[in-house]
Amino acid sequence: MKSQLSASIMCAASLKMEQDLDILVQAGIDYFHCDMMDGQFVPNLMLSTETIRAVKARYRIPLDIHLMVEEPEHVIPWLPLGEGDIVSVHYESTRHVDRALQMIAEKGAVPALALNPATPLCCAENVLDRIGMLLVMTVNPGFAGQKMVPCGLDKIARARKMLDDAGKNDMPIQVDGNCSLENIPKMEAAGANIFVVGTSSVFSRTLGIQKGMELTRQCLQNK
Ligand code: S6P
Ligand code: MG
Repeated sequence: MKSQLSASIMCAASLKMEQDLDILVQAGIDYFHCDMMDGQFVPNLMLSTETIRAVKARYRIPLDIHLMVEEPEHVIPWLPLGEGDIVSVHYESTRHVDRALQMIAEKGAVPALALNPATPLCCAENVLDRIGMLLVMTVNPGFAGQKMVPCGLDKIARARKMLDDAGKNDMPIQVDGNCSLENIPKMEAAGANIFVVGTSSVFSRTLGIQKGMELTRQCLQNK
């Protein structure tokens, strides 16, 4: 499977987000990763439906919406979704994960399940036929700029095995958190396919977005 990059747009400069996103498009970004946070599921507030709608209206890049909100069922109807867009919900965010995933599919997008670092892989077992992607968090959700948790690489490898054993060899694993130039090759070797790139790579202050994208692409084996 070809590896892909999903840029975490909350890491763009707030006052010049459009400029930053234009550079990402020119550099061939695969997805815009839109982190929505409600201050309840995670201790931070980020990207509103309004901002996500504006991005959808302006660009043709598929959206990869990561919902870190309580009861995402209330938000899903407001999302601007189309074919090829991805929406991830966290296992702990609703009592009715299966229903939330179904709502996403009904809106024509790819449903995905997100697992926090401490959430066991078996939580995905009963929804494997509902999802089109598994999101393995390698940091605790809420903030950019964190270090990968110690079990991160091992969890990716175990997730890959779980999916392969279930006959889901073509289901991508997305990894979110500290996808740095150093970590991405290890994450990819462990079986990850879509990398959420933020302050550790593409939005690194020292490199700049264009150079960051170039170096990040070079790190990938499965181009
Ligand atoms: C964190 C959020 C992520 C971050 C991303 C930032 O809660 O879900 O998508 O924005 O991880 O990247 P980095 O390189 O700063 O970890
Ligand atoms: Mg995210």
